[in-house]
Amino acid sequence: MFKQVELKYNYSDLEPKIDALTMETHYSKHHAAYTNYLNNLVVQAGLENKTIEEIFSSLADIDSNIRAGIKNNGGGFYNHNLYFSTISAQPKAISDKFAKVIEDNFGSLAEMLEQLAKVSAGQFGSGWGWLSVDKSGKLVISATANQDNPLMENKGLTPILAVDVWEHAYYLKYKNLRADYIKAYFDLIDWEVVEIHYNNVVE
Ligand code: MN3
Repeated sequence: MFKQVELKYNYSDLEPKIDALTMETHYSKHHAAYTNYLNNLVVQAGLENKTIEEIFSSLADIDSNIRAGIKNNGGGFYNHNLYFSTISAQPKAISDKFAKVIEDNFGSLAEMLEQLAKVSAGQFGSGWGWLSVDKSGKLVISATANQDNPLMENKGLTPILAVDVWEHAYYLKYKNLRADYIKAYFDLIDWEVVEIHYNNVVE
């Protein structure tokens, strides 16, 4: 059974950056629904013993009648677990060590965030912006449509930071101003958690 990550904050704790109703609907309705559908579909497909990473890397092997359902709801489950776990009401600042990793890849943290904001804001329709890492420690910025993610591309990239640009993530407060939401979201990133995700892949 796949489980939603437990939140380290209350729905209202991220205000005014992200409003409480958006957080509650996002987590308790959208994310919960993806997770429930996924759990039903993996039983149908006989994939109960697989990790979500194993499922993403072998989507082509899944019966075509339920493959899209597993991909969309599996992405919805996994992507939101990353999204909700890397933000905090009291976000930790970036460590010197991880700042150096970002600088080695992008020149500066500000430059990395600018690139991430640009691809996230520019994703046409619903989707995600990503900061991913390969086993050598190389960081890559990308965007995907719908609930797709870099793991599904089988390019050796693991996401460590996820920017949800579906309208359900921001529309109540930000309406059409996606770029403003992305900027506010960046202020909530807990860099200690992002660094842990990075270390899980590289070390
Ligand atoms: Mn979402």
